[in-house]
This record gives sequence, structure tokens and C-alpha cells, in this order.
Amino acid sequence: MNRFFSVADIDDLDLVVKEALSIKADPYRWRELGKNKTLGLVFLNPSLRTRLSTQKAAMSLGMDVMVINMDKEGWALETRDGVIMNGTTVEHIREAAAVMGQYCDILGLRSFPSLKDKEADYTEELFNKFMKFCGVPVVSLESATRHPLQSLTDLITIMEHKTVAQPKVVLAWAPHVKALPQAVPNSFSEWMCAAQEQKLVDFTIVHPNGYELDKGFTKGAKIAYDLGDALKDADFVYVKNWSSYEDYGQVPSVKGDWLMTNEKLRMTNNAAVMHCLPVRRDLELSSEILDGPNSLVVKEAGNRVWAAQVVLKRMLENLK
Ligand code: SN0
Repeated sequence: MNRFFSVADIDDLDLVVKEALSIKADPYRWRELGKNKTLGLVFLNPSLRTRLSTQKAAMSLGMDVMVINMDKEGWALETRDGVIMNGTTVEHIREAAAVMGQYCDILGLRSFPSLKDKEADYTEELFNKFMKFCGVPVVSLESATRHPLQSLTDLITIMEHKTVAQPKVVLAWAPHVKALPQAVPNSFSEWMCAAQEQKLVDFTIVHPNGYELDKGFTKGAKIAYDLGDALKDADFVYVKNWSSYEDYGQVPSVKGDWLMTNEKLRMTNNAAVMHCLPVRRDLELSSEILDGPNSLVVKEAGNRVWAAQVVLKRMLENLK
């Protein structure tokens, strides 16, 4: 594997999950694989889980890791071509990415969407430029439209905890005070649709009017608008807020109560509740769920390490 950007970069979902779980059972078995190899993690936005879990995964594989918070510590980056850089940007992504590629064997990049320029966000302009100019394998640490390490983690977590062959998985929109990216729900949906094709899950998305995701990510998913109906017999409920794709980056007003609570969970098959974190308590997800027996959020976050480790392991094997 020399890039990890979307579900299309994995051709064996079931196998990658099994490999991740075998790493979980014996994390230090591949300590020699990453010896004298350097991973660079480049953040243009904040991170807690992605940064620490990817760093831990790399260290367990014997790699050296460098982290740069470009938004705070780096020079202001220019990403457009053909501009005279006489403004606030100091360094072009062409040089910055190429230089980082000189120091690292594998690079990771996090770059959130602008939520203003739909075209630039959805063509993944910045991410594609970074991949092109750095010249080494790249792992997405969340791009404008996807968060594949999170989605692989979510698939691992569902496979690990499921009690029926094809559990019902519901992605449920939740309220928020800010306009958030569609990256996490897009990505979760594209991975669940791929898993559904292999009869690993049964997948439904429920959201208010105006919050439809880009259809390119939801092929095969059942789309619902009534939360109560969608939750019926669910085995896993994945809670997440996102802003509008259609009315790009806006937050159309919503009728009804979309906060996930224990009362709503009664409609499910005692569903396990997931969230990528960070979560706003009692806005997106009730404390009673987060503190109760149905919450999988901390175990899910723990599994971020095995998703990162299986991806880095496959990339290192490819370097040799
Ligand atoms: C990000 C998102 O894409 O939804 C990262 C998730 C891994 N979440 C946020 O930016 C939350 C910000 C907030 O203020 O709650």
C-alpha cells in the first residue's frame, strides 16, 4: 500500500480487520519492520486521538516519529498555483511537501475542509497536491471529505463487538453549535456501504431534511428522515453532526429532537453507541449514554491504534 486515503485503497475489508485484530493481540511483534524508518505527522488542524494513536502505532512498529503542527508552528502555506506570494503566505506547498518528503519515509496529513469552497474541498485539492509533491507514501489523518483511519477503526470495532452476522448499523445525525465537516459521516458511509456489499453489515443513514450527504459516499445505504423509525432494531448507532452538503457548509434549521438519549435507545436492539470524538456532552450525545453501559466510544478510540498500525505495517512492507 502506498497511500491510505479512502476505502478504495483497501481491497480486502474482512482481511484488514483480521490483520488489525491480530496486531491488537500481539502489538510488538513487528518491532523490526519500522527500524530506521521515519514517519512525519503534519497537522493543519487540532488532533488528540489521531496524533497519539498514530504515533503509538508507529513506535510499536519500531519507527521514529516527528510531528509538526503546521497551523501553529509552520510557515503560512500557499496552496494555490500561479499567484505572486506578496501577501501573508510564506511558503508554497510545492516546496514544503517536497522537503518533508526528504526527511520522512511515510507522511501523514490532516487538512480539514474550508466549508466555503465546495469545489476545492470535494476535489481534495490540497491533499492531492501534498501527495503529489512529497514523493513518499501518505496516510490521511482526515482530509476535506474523508477520515479513513477513523472509518477503519469503526469497522474493526463493529466486527469485534457484533453478536449477529449482519448487524444493523445506523448513522444518526446529531445537533451541534458549529458547522462541522462531512468528512467523518462521508467516510463512515463509504466504508459501511462497502461492508454492506460483503454482507458484513446492514446500513441506514438518518438525518433531517437538508443534510443529505454527497451521493458518491452513500451508494446502497438506506436513507431515512425519521429518527425513531430508523433506530428500530439497530445494533449499532453511530452519532455524528455534520453541516449541509447541498447548501454547502450551512446549517439549515432542524425540527424535532435529535439528541441521542437512553429513551431513544429503547427503540433499538440495545444498541452499542459510537462516536468518533471529540463529543459535546448533552448537545450531540447525552451524558447518560456516554457514562452508561451502551457506550463504545472509549473502546472505539482505543482501536484507533490498530487501524493506524495495520496501515503503517502494510506501507512499511511495501517500502522494503
Ligand atoms: C471534527 C469533525 O470533522 O467533525 C473532527 C472529528 C474527528 N470535529 C470537530 O471539529 C469538533 C469541533 C467542536 O467544536 O466540537
